[in-house]
This record gives sequence, C-alpha cells and structure tokens, in this order.
Amino acid sequence: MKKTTLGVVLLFSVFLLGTSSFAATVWLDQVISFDQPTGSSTSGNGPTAALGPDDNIYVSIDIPETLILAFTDNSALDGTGNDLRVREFGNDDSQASVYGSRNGADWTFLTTATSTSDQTDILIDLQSSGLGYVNYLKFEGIDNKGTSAGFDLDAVEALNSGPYVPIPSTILLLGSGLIGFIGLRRRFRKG
Ligand SMILES: [Ca+2]
Ligand SMILES: [Ca+2]
Ligand SMILES: [Ca+2]
Repeated sequence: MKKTTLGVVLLFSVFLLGTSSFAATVWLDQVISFDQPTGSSTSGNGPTAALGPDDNIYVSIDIPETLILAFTDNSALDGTGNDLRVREFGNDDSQASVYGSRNGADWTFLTTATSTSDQTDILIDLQSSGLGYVNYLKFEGIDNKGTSAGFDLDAVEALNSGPYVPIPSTILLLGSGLIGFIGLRRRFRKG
C-alpha cells in the first residue's frame, strides 16, 4: 500500500516536471540573423522581440529585410492540424514570406503571412510543405506598410511541439556511414 502510494506520487511528480518543463519550450528561442540592407528601415525593436510568448513587443520586418530565428530546445512538429501560430501586432495589411527549415540551410516556402486585424494570428500547417518538423523559420519582408515599416512580428508558437530533433544532415551522415560499413562487411564475407 505504501509502496503503491509512493509510486503514484513519484509518477505524478515526473509527469508534472515533464509537462511544466516542456510547456516553456513552445516558443522561438534564438535569433540567427537579421539582415537589414541599405535602404531598409532600421527603426523599432531588435529581433529578440520575436522570441518568447506574445507580449505586444515586436520586430518590424520591411522590404528587403530577412530575419532568421530558431527553436533550440524544441522542434515544431507536423502534427494534427495547424502546427505554427505567427502573431503579428499591427493592423496594416503588412505581409511577409515565411520559410521553414530543418537545418537552417535548405528552405521551404510555408506561406505569405498577412496582417488582417489587430494582433493577427497566422496559422501554418506544415503538412503541405512535406517537412515533418522545423527548427528554423525565415521571414522576408515584402512591404513598408504601417507606422513601424513592415511586418510586425511579436511571437511564434509551435502548436505541435516536441523534443528538439537534431539536424538531419548529421543523421544522414551517420546513416550512410553505417550502410557503407554493413556493405563493406557483406563484401568481405562474400569474398
Ligand atoms: Ca523553444
Ligand atoms: Ca500539421
Ligand atoms: Ca514579442
């Protein structure tokens, strides 16, 4: 009886620890780069404004700026329905092209995000992209609309989030090495 109670308490603590520590990881964690070429507006907040939960503090991405952000303690997964929620602050019809990547090098177009109201939530389903998960997101500004020129990115939430999936190239390399090794062994056995 005592053992069972202890077991239940332990299991429950592990469950609580698991959910609480994981709940904090659904947001973007890191700014990789913010390219602001000559001629683009450099006013407004820095790119870290896009990290963490919605707080009405945003980074404005105007044309021809490019912002690359990363998940580092979680990955956004292609689960049931929509997988990403992009929060835009303003109500100025600003747009940005959104791309996703697993390794930060190969990009797949996800959607053209459009601000349609105050605090627009743009929902993205990864299913049509063919990417099973993304670790990186890239935003390309396509206009200068609004008081703070461009697309006002406040936060990105992974609606389907899971433990961080490492860069596939590493897995592929390991995998091909293993296949090569097995092939070599087979050859030696035949000979
Ligand atoms: Ca995170
Ligand atoms: Ca999905
Ligand atoms: Ca923010």
